[in-house]
Amino acid sequence: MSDEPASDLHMLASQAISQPLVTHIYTADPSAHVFEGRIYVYPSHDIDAGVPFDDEGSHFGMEDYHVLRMDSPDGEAVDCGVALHVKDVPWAERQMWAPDAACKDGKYFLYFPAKRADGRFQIGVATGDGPAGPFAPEPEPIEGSYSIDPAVFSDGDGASYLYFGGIWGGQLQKYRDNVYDPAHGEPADDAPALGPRVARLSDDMKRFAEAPREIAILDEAGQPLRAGDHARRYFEGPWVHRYRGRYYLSYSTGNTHFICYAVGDNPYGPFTYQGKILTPVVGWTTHHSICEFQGRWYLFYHDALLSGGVTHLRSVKMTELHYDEHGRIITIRPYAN
Ligand code: FUB
Repeated sequence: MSDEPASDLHMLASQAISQPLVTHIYTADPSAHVFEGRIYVYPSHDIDAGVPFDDEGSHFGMEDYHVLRMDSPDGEAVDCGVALHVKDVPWAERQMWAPDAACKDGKYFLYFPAKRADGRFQIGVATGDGPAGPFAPEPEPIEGSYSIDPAVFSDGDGASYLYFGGIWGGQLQKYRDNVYDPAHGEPADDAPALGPRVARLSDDMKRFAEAPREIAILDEAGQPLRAGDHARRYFEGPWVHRYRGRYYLSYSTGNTHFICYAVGDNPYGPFTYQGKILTPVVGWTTHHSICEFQGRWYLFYHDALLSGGVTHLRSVKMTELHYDEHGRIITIRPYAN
């Protein structure tokens, strides 16, 4: 949900604010990487699938992925076409939500969540010869995967990690210790909040090399953030990057609509909460990635300004991101002049 009243949407659209990377299709949930010297953005491809709104997010009825390519941050974003369609994924029935990609040994890997016919989300992987695909999916989802919003972080030592998980429509609250139980819900307000999950990937990038672990996000006193701390607790959309040797875990707080971050000393955490990266955008969801290109850092995010605030018709944008001298990220207010 936006902190801007709907009547101000037209005014916002005419201000000197970041513009969508593309306008011929709706795009969301951007995962950006530099591959082969160019920026590649892996977004969701938003459509109006005609599915009624519900609390499960069924109206996010996406069917395929397009990859966007940019030669430079201020260059044109080129739509490289359909990279993967749900009809080509044997195990998936619907709702191709936020994807990410990775590269290893000249091969490219697209990670994507989708719902099976029984309504459970899992995460799949598809392989391509180039960063824009097309990608050929594995016949089964990644064993042991669940929930949504996969994000890959490849560390300097050659290890890659898959982060994932989102509560509410993303179903993470139904899992404890990697076991599904539909009777589970969110923890009580004074209990530790649910954390995103992480698993190191196998050498071939197609499997988990270990059971997923739950990540702890701590407050300034070293205590886990509480489930009732909605302005800071993890909701969905994990992203990990490294800056000056430290690991930055950033994520959406969902129903309070912030992108926040926490910092740790290794890919598994724990991570200590630091602050906000992005204040609320137009539209209910907020989802981002952070990417370095030629020594400068960029935030990729989305909002629903172009569609007049339709929550499932979003557009990917980017803006430069800055750190202070202590490595703290300066909060971005997307509509401030
Ligand atoms: O795009 C569908 C879902 O909305 C994503 O998986 C979430 O992160 C939210 O952006």
